Amino acid sequence: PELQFPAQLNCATELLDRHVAEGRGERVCLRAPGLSWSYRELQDKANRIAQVLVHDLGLVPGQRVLLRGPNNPMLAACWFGVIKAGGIAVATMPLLRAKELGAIIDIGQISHALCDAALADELLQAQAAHPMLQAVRCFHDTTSAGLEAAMAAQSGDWTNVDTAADDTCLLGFTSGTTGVPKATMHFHRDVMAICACWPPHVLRPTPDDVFIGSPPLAFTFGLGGLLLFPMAVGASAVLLEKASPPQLLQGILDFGATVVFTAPTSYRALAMHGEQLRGGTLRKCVSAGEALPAATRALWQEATGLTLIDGIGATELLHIFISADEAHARAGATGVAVPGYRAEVVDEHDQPAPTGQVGRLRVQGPTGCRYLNDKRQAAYVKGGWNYTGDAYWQDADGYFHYHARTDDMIISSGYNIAAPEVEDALLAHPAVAECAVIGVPDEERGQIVEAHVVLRPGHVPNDATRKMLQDFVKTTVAPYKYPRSVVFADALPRTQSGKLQRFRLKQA
Ligand code: 3UK
Repeated sequence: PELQFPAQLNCATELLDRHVAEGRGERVCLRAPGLSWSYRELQDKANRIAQVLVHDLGLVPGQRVLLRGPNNPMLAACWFGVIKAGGIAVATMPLLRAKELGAIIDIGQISHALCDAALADELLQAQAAHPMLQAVRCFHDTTSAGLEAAMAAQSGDWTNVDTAADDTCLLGFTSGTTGVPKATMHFHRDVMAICACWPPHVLRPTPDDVFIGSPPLAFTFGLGGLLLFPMAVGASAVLLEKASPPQLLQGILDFGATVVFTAPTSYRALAMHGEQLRGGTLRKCVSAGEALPAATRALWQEATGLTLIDGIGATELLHIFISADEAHARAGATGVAVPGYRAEVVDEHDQPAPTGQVGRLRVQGPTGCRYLNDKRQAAYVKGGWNYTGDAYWQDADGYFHYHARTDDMIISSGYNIAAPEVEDALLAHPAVAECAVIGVPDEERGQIVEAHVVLRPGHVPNDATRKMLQDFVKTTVAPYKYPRSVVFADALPRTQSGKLQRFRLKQA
């Protein structure tokens, strides 16, 4: 990939203004139910937002602007407005409460915020406790105090702030499943680098593609998949405020979507309606956020005839760094290093692990981790390598296979058992809709394997079902891995980015 960037670079110029300057301004850029904006319309809104930030709210380049809202075109316009004004965009998950927003204001030293009026309450509470946040403007607010009124008073003529390629343009917050969330800093050139690596080599989108998906724009999986990647090729994206499986399915059908980004759990639910997608507009289906079980890949293939594109990414690296296109998809493997990146599995002495041996995954590439004011930087980045929290192994062809999060290993009677391996085995049973496997303390064995299982309709949560599932696992993986305890549940705890929160089951 071409990864040489000029010293001065503003990613909004490249991703948005360039299309208008080159005569593609009337092409559709963003869609939502009842709404369609061309590239020129998005540019006009983003320019006015930049003007409001600078002229009305006194924003100075380098200041941090918190963004809060469900996925919708105005949230995207705000993201570009901040970047155009030379600010740093800090998009936040819509479900966060005042306390969590307060922590982000503190960690990110946030001075300004743009917020969907529907979600203003919690942010205003956070502001009351954190006066460092000087200015909040709400969009989708029809009053004279709203962002839209302030935008109408501006001209729309704006020249982007002449930022350096390595000026920070966004802070990504990690989901914090294991502790206090960390902020990661990414530069303008990082945004362009992710657009130059994975999409042209693995996804290969065209300007006629219609992107859709579920991850929030506050999650860099969603920011890339639903905003940056479609815009990098002049395609269009559908932004859905609510994208649970039924709404996502409806969105795909209504908008004729061709590329979908979502998590494995969502593919399992969508597969139940696979006949509505088979032979339709959808041609590319991307899975990330957590490991893709082989059973889920097979389920999707059978239900829709489409091959999932798996990819592992991380907030620290901004987007996907190991992946495989449809032609190279292998059951159980995530793929190979994305062009532009290098990846290795290393042992406890940081030496490359032999083929087939599980070790820690480390990666290197044009994007990499820079935590903001966080001591954990030293442990995460060593010798130019980013150390992930994932245990992986490589097969003889160099494909990387996911084993577990390093903290999701269960030790029972001296055996090392990876929770995802048992989940994978359970998911292959037709009675299982969703499952999560954890280790629970046991006097005799140290820990025992416990499965939390959501059954598919028509299956009864009783001892017979429990025994059937235990026996089934014993037939497909080493018998000592079978869940000695099976708990039936209606739903499993997940983050907004679709990740299973095994730690919450352990606490319960
Ligand atoms: C796990 C996967 C196996 C893995 C992300 C795509 O998930 C993203 O970022 P986060 O910072 O979490 C990173 C961690 O999530 N993971 C993600 N994808 C996979 N494990 N197979 C996968 N395909 O533990 C990783 O360390 O929330 C994903 C693009 C951008 C992202 N930020």
